[in-house]
Amino acid sequence: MSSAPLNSQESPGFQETLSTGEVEQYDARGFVLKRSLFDREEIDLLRKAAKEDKALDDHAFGRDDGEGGSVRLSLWNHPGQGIYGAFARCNRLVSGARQLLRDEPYHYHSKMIMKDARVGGAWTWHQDYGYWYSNGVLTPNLVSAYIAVDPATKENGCLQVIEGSQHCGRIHHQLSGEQAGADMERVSAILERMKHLYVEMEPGDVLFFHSNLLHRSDRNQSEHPRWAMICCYNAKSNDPYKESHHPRYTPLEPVADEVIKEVGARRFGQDDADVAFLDPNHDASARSLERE
Ligand SMILES: O=C(O)CCC(=O)C(=O)O
Repeated sequence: MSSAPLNSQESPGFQETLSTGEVEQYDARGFVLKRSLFDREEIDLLRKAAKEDKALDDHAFGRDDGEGGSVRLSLWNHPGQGIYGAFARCNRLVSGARQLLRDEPYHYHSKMIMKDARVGGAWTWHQDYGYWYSNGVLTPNLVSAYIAVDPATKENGCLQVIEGSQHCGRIHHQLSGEQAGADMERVSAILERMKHLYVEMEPGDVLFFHSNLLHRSDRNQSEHPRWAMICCYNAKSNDPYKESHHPRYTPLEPVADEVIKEVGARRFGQDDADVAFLDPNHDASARSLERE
């Protein structure tokens, strides 16, 4: 990659993604929504790459949602050098994660949620830390960045959150279909006390959210796909005490934001306009998909 990596706050060109007020908002509400964090050209590159990516499709797996549908996703542990890696390692996301974790972030995994028109399944109420707790992660100091690839609306099953629910701590999770969900007796009590929000997003918007924030999404019954890429970061100081299917602390090499367009230009430029799928030799992200 030609651009110099941005490794620290001292690096030239380093910019913080979030204002102090936004960090405070995250602490209070468990999430912060950054509208248009990626511009049209960047998100179009991501969408085009993902939708043409045979490897992503081949590695996708479905999970019964317990409501008669199935959620489809692909997941990978290491960001790689390709377009997915350029997003997961770009300064805008890494700096945001660093501000929210108050620590050096490392890439815990990324996933593409492929909620297709008419068939994309529902996600039950859960906390990500409810899933990750058993991976030897001792504290919930992890953050996810949900990047809207397609528009996300109520109709096509946008993310829903319970504002401030991260303050409830980790809630017991149990299986419903093939998905683990939070204890519904407790979720119902929380819903009576805290605000339930539908997070409608445009392509390029990013929602940073805490690993204990309760979230869910409805089935996509619309004619419109709702894909999203979610990059999850753990804090260096929260290095899991044991091995699991997601990595322990592995230094992340952040890259300048411009790298997204550089990678996109190489991938879709005149010279390689016929490249339709990720080259597994150049993009480790598509080779290390794992079932969660
Ligand atoms: O994209 C969605 O609808 C939900 C995804 C989700 O909750 C997750 O990956 O943990």
